[in-house]
Amino acid sequence: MRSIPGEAESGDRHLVLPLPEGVLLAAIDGIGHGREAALAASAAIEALEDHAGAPLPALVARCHERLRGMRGVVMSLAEIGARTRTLTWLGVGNVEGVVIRAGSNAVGRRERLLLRPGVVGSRLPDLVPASLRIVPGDLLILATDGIAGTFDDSLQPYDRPQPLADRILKRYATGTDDATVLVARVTEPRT
Ligand SMILES: [Mn+2]
Repeated sequence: MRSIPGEAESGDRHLVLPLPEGVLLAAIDGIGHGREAALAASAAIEALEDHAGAPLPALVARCHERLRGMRGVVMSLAEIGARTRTLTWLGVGNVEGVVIRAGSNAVGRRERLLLRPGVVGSRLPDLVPASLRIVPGDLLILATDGIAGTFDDSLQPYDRPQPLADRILKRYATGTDDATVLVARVTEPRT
């Protein structure tokens, strides 16, 4: 994560929240930047933590309620189910999501999150999540709009998540907005 030049605090927030059978991942961009954006994004994170385990549309609705009277946010959520081997995701606004495939018959193939226009806290679209089957090695990336949308053009997807995130931030941060990139890899299930 990197703040827009001139702001001490980023208006973006991210969440990695372990669940009994998986993990919830989120990247959130408070509208605008600075303190008010950060407060809104933090309120959305709290709403997600308070309702962890609820279905994604319910989580977005809880964030929407929590943000009444505050700035809105755009957000993308992804829940990885370890037992079901699925990734379920939902995006409101323009936080990009991409899965880069590792499976032998689809290496490098991209699946992109369908982003629904709207602002959580002011106007919600229909909240319809999509689900994908996942395999170990699949890579998930969420990126706010302070990261150029071409960020996955020249990835070495087999690198470890943190160096990948660092490199994307370095190479693709636009410098005109707060920038957040969250990278997660699906691992072999623990036995
Ligand atoms: Mn932004």
